[in-house]
Amino acid sequence: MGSIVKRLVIVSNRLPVGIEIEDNKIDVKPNVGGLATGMRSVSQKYDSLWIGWSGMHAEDLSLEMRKKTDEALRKEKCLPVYIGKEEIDKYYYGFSNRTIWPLFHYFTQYTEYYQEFWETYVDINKRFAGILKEHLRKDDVLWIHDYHLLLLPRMIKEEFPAIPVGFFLHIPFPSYEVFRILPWRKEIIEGMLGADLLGFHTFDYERHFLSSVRRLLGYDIEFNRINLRTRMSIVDAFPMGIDYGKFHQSALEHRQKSGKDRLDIQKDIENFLSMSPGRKLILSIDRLDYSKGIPNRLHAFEHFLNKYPQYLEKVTLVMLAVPSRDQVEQYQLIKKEVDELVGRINGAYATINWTPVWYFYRSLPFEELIDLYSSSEIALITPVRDGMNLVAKEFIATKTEGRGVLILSEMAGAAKEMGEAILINPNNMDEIADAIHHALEMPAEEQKQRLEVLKERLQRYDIDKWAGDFMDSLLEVADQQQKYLAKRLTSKWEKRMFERYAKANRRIFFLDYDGTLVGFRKDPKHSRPDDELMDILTRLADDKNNRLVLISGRDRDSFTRWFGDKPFDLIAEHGVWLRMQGKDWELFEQMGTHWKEIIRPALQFYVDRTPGTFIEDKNYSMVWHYRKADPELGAMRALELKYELTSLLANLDLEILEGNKVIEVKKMGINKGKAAARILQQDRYDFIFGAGDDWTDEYLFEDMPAEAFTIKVGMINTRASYIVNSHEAVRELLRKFVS
Ligand code: ADQ
Repeated sequence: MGSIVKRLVIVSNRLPVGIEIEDNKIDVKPNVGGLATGMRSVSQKYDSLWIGWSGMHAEDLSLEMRKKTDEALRKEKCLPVYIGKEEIDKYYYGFSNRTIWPLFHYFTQYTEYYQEFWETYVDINKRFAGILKEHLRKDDVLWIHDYHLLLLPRMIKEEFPAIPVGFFLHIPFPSYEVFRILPWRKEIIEGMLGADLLGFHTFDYERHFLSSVRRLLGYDIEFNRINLRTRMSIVDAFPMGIDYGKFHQSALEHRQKSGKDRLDIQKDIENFLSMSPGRKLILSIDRLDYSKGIPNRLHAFEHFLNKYPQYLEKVTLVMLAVPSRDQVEQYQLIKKEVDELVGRINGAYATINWTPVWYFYRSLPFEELIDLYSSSEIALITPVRDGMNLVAKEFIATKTEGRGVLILSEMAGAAKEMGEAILINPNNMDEIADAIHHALEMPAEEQKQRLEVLKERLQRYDIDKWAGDFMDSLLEVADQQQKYLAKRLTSKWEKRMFERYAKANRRIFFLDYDGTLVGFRKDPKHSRPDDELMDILTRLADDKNNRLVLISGRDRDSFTRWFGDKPFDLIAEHGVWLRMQGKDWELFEQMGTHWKEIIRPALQFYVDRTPGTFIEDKNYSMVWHYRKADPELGAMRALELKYELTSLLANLDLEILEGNKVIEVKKMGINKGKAAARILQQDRYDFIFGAGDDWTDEYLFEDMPAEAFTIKVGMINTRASYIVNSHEAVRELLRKFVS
């Protein structure tokens, strides 16, 4: 795979390194945090460029210092985006962390909606786009990260349609009922859909996203593919892993350290553990964030001490909180709350030899982190909402001696893969207290068994596998996208078609109606042809060398009303009826209708249970329409109905046609292709044109001679020779024929 990717361009809000300036000297230091650590190993695999904010305010750097910074970062394969202080306040502390972060973590009460935050967010996304435009090369693969840059995929796709664009969201994507609260929800979704591949940590986030796409933009979705007409986006779950080898190896080395090499924190821990036999540490590590459920944890720990007093003086909660976003008010409040809680609990329970909660408010170097992980038998991780939570995985990776228990909130994405942990609801204090007790009492053999399964899974699906899977999928989607692009009607092909048209003297046009000549309406009765369309069609048919056939699944009535006096031939009900210009309707195929009374109750059952749907009763077919139904319910019921009909139709010689938001049942063997073939037999044509939009038109394309020009509206896999975006594009082509 590596050989296909010439260069991987990674974009995230922060670069994986930070800079420190002292006495005009620049020092580059790696950043901690899930994304930075995780993607660093990926960026080292490929020739790569990482674009992001350096963490400095633009105005704090003179032009000369900027040059030096650029230079220092270039050595790390990084390119900085310069952002000013006020912009950071609105884009980063504002829209990203006071709007998106709380909303996507279901903290609607903390979510703020300021137009100026939004506008700066748009501006900064544009700034990233501008830098990308300067630096992208045509063979690059682009991978954009996280909620700070939700608008960037579209900005890039519009300029560089051929560059594969991947996007990964590291935080949850909320349910539509929460997402819809956002005033800029459509812009956000459209921005994200610029990506060819959209990755989420869990299937739940994926399904929430798809639901929002369906409800807000109405695009067709087949499994995890969103059909955007001009292109598609694939959506998938890629649960992020950790650098398992690194954590595991470091933990093994930790065990070998001799007394004098031990770090201070480790000495404190050993001192505590040695004071009386059976002492144990419970560890928790997070950024100090209200989504991490830190107060819940403290309350639960206190409840545990009350409920199981035999553990007083035996168990200490070591709680490490990393300072984070302390310019945002909610983070200052949570800090105060935690400080007070720790103070109160320690005040109430501490003894001369024992402090119930050891609380550290700081970041730690990697070695000390490993010491903490390794020395703790229990990890207590209780977020009220967390995209994944890598700490849970890192803790397990350091358990080299077959002992250790993880207590994990079911609200963390990681819980989906870590069923062998003790899973808890972070709001249930009693359940957490019991979980702590359970963990402390868990027999060694059981701990070992659970750990083995967890470790094996984490080792297999580690960070490299995660990134590799994402990249493989991205390249595969990009490949498919190219195939579709190849079918786009180019000016070269158009020219060839018009030349053939000009030379021909017996021409025929097969045109589908709904979706091909007119757009879709909620009620099919309202899709009558407008004056412009009538004008184009009439002029096309008025040329004595042209024959125009409207070929549709519609019933005869509307067609007679709209086109009865026009110089067109009409085919209705997918080829059951034919009406030659100026004559009466005739049956193309003879068939009975007794089967309708068997099918009708089944369809009626679905109408009754699915508001907005209705039955259309044609002469020789029956249709269930669900365009007006709730998009998700409609799609689900359509699947159910299809399944139910399949068994019902077994002996009836009937078939199911699935059109655009319709399910139609009709006699087997009748289709647009057969009807068109019969018409083609009647005469010799030296120019044949066919246009359609859904898969009932695929029969038409299939039965056309090879030299025919066939056009499909939309981009679903097709037998047609070319693809156009919309019914307007078809009209545009027809207009060119007559001008
Ligand atoms: P975070 O909210 O930052 O990440 P998490 O997944 O737990 O949460 O990652 C934290 C990372 O920081 C871990 O790799 C950990 O080792 C490191 N770390 C924590 N405390 C530290 C300390 N004191 N010193 C040094 N390093 C420390 C966001 C989402 C998560 C998602 C990740 C990755 O909120 O849900 O799992 O991105 O997608």
